[in-house]
Amino acid sequence: MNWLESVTTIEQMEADTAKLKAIAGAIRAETWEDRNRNQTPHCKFGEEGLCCKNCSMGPCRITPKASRGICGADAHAIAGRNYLRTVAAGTAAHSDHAREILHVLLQSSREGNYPVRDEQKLINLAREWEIETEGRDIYDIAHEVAETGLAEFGKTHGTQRFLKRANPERQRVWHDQGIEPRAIDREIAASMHMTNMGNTADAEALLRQGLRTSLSNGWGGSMLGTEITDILFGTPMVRTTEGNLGVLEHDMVNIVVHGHDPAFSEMVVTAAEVTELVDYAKTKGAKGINIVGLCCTANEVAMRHGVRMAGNFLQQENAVLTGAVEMMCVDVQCIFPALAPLSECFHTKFVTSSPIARIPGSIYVEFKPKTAFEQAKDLVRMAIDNYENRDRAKIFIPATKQSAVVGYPCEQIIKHLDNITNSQVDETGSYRPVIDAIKAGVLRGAVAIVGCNNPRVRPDYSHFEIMKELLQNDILIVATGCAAQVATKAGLLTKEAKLLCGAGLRRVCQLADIPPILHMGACVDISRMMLLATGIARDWGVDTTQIPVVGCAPEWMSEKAVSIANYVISTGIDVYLGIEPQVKGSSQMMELITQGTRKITGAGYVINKDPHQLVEAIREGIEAKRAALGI
Ligand code: SF4
Ligand code: MSK
Repeated sequence: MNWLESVTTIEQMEADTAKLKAIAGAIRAETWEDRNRNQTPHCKFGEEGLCCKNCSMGPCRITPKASRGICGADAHAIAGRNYLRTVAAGTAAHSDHAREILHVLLQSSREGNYPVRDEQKLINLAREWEIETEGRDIYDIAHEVAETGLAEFGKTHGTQRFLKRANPERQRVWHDQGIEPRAIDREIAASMHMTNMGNTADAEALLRQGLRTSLSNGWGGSMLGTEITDILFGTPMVRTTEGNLGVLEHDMVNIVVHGHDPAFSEMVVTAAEVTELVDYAKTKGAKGINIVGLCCTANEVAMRHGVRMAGNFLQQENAVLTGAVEMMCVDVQCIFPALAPLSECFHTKFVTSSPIARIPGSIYVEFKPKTAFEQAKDLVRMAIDNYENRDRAKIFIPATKQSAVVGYPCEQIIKHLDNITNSQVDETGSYRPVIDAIKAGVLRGAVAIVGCNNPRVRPDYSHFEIMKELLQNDILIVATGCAAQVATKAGLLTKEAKLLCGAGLRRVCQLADIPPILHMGACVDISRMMLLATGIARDWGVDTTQIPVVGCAPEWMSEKAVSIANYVISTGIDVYLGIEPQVKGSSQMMELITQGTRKITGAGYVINKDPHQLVEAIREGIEAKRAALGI
């Protein structure tokens, strides 16, 4: 069979899903499709951002006969406040995740559960932060780095340390526009304060605080999360793995790790490799222990261990519906509370592990760094004991899976792109090879495709269509999060996918020995993309807003995505959205997010639900940037 025929189409993925939903129907188990039907049509006021319940005089909503809430807040104030609260919530989620990882680093030790795996990265970060490294034990350095990182959340003076990583032009924009983020917690608190009853009613001021708060995520919390995760668990390297529900095994104990914070999943993965536990699984009639990932936890463990990925956000219930999951272990974010009642329809043990994500009906095992490994071993043992409780009559594992090449942080991208041209690179690496390819027109540009999937559109379809069309048009893709997993499920994270590409991109992939879609990790790793764009702009000698690189979130759903989109725009990079932000009821907010931010940061949103029209807009945007650069 020729490779192109082996790509898994959306129709094939939907056929698998339909079979699983039929099983759900037969046992009267509720799924998100049922709940989505019950919620449709959605509340128009919420959809347009025109409902306010920020005080108990309300809730107030803007209607043709009521143009203001009881306090006098108009549509622009209400939509602007709601939007800023969304950014603040997304920033809080990403940044609190980083804070947790910093606490793990603070407890790291040579003999303990969490040793430092990338000492060089730790030393580099310590030097960047002017922390003494000479003659010190690596764990003394680690603990001081952790304390310094934790101080970024509540520092009383100054701005985020990582802002200095940006190009001078960008730093100047942030300074001149007054959007340099201070302490991460302060920006979140200021956003909540500004949107509290009786405070800011000016849409532009709310939007500006949104940019500032988002920067405390992208160039603060998320960047800390990525950096410290690499230090603790190793900077990802290129690996081959597999993706889609076919990675679940009929004759093994299947454990799914799901969420975002790798501190938990790393321990479960390590515990599942313990010989004593593998042998124990065999005594129970299983051939072994099969750990697979879902959502961003999947990305984290795939790129550090090659753990296979069961799927993305809207596939979480499907994993349970296979009837072959002994345990679903979750940490934080993007976890359906519905997994608890659904698991009860099967033998699946649904385990929550974080005080941040407590879910009724789950088995709660609060995960602590000091006891993490023992806790993980206990959980794996519990899953093994549960293997015999499988109801074989209820099992249906779709055979569909694809192989995938994952693990392209900036370090790996630099290493591989060096093969494109004979450019001389300095010791720290350079993006000149890729710049040369863009200048020559062999590559037209690059798009970062990120974000979730969402029942508001046909799940995964927009991602798939956009990816294929961009590749055909010689546009390189970098991907994270659930978007990256659509590429995984389809088979587009393979080197063979160059066959889908235009001649230029195909040649680049051949020379650099890379897939045309580079997997850069989880949602927090969009901070890697900011450094990638910054590096390209630096080596080009221009600002980030000038390079033919854009972001695209065709099916986003999370508050985190709104925060991300804002920091990408603040970094000077346009963001193409397939789902409208909930501000449509305010003409001022719509103007501000699509045009107004361009005057502040040089970038803004382009919104179009149609994936093909979105690709056209992306191409026009990239070509306009090329023309402005004279290439
Ligand atoms: Fe209504 Fe104003 Fe209170 Fe919002 S803050 S609920 S618009 S009175
Ligand atoms: S997991 S935030 S559904 S990408 Fe990061 Fe996926 Fe979106 Fe969650």
